[in-house]
Amino acid sequence: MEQGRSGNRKDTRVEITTFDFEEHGDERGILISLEENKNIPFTLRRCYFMYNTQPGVSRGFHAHKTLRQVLICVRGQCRIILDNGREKAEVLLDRPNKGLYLSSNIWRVMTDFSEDAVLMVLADQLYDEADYIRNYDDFLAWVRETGEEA
Ligand code: T46
Repeated sequence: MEQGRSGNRKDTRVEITTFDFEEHGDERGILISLEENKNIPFTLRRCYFMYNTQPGVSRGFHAHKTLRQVLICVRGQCRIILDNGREKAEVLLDRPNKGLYLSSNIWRVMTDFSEDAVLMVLADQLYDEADYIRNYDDFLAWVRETGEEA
């Protein structure tokens, strides 16, 4: 915590929002359904996923200006490091019924992928390179300008 400009105590911690998706299980196994504006908190415009991530590789190292996403490791596990420009936090995604909400103004690193990891991402916008902030100093400047540390 630190003193905000208004004199109020300002919480600098990274806000973590995770979801436990409902599992529809029976003797055949388990099914999870993801629906926009229901258990996913936005309208879905895009889904992508990454797999075959090589040992020791970390991905990400960027933030977004406006994109909102939900990350789900549907197989295996990986760790997500979130950085709001002031504080860092880590979330382990290690089960397919767990989702992590990722707001735009977070510098993110995906790391510690297990060999079998499949990381699926649901996004509220189509792919747009102009929405990326790929330089950490630019990210810090963006956070200062917008006052949008999460
Ligand atoms: C994010 C994290 C969690 C596309 O052509 N379309 C797409 O929808 C995406 C996501 C990527 N690409 C291309 C762009 C690059 O040539 O695929 C290549 C790899 O993308 P990038 O290096 O940005 O991937 P990551 O794993 O570092 O980051 C991705 C997302 O790009 C990003 O939005 O938040 O996953």
